[in-house]
Amino acid sequence: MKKEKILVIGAGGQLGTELIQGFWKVYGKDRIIATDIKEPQGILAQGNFELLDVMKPKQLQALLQKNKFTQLYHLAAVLSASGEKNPKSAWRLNMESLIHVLDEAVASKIEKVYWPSSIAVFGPSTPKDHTPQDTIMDPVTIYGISKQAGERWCEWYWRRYGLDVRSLRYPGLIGYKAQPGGGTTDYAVEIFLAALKEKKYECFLKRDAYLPMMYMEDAVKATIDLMETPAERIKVRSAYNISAMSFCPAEIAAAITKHIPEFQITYRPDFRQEIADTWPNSIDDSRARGDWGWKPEFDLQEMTTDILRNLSAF
Ligand code: AKB
Repeated sequence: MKKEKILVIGAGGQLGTELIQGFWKVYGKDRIIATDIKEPQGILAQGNFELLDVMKPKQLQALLQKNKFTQLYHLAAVLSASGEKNPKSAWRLNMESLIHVLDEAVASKIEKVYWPSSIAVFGPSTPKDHTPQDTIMDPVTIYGISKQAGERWCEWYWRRYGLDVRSLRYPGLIGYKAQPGGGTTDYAVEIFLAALKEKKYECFLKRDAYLPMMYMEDAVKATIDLMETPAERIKVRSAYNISAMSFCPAEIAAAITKHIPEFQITYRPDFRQEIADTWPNSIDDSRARGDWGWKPEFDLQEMTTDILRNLSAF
């Protein structure tokens, strides 16, 4: 495998924490520099780390001048629920940082850039079941609007400058190594810790709020597989639909009850239910499967068993 040198921006979040560990295994620890606006917590402190505020282009320029990176991952973002509380600052962070990063990537001749999109690009008029790759997109959250606009910017940089930018529309991501922050799908992460610690969980979505979801192991694999695919096979330059499973709170609670019979779930839907109502139930990811061989490994039962086994071992 070619020797990569990878810069990860916003590595301290839920996705970054897991991706970094995936990169260490595939590329080697010394090939990765993780950055975040906050000091590293836990596992991130075990590898190369630099403080970086992505809203300050000079800081990014200095890092790019000091190192010859081949790949750049830009993960810093405000998610759907938090974005509704501070819409203008969410827009600034999500959009302006992307444009700085794309500009600097062109100027520094970075070979490949990764930027995550989300199912939040879809909205109430989008077909809800097996949502196609190309369809109506009328996102209602600032996060979703920024992801949709971001997809257009990524494709534009590819057309205008030939910048090799790649992206995935992640469903709700579920892992046990790091907590998410400010998303609508966060309940599916919180529920595991609550089930182990308190044997009960109060869910902020309705019992039948069906959403597309994915285990982190699959999300990390999808991301690295996409980035390792030869450029000529990448046919979608906005962001690929990917999917693994779909479930509602009552179904994940039932899966947990198989391991923890006394577990109880109650429901108190809040504003996040309105966001969930606008997102798809399930996703058609046939383009990702056909173009670069995407195939998930974990379903709801396998994921639940794996998470509870790992969390119980701590
Ligand atoms: C969120 O809930 O905001 C995110 C997402 C689906 O992009 N997890």
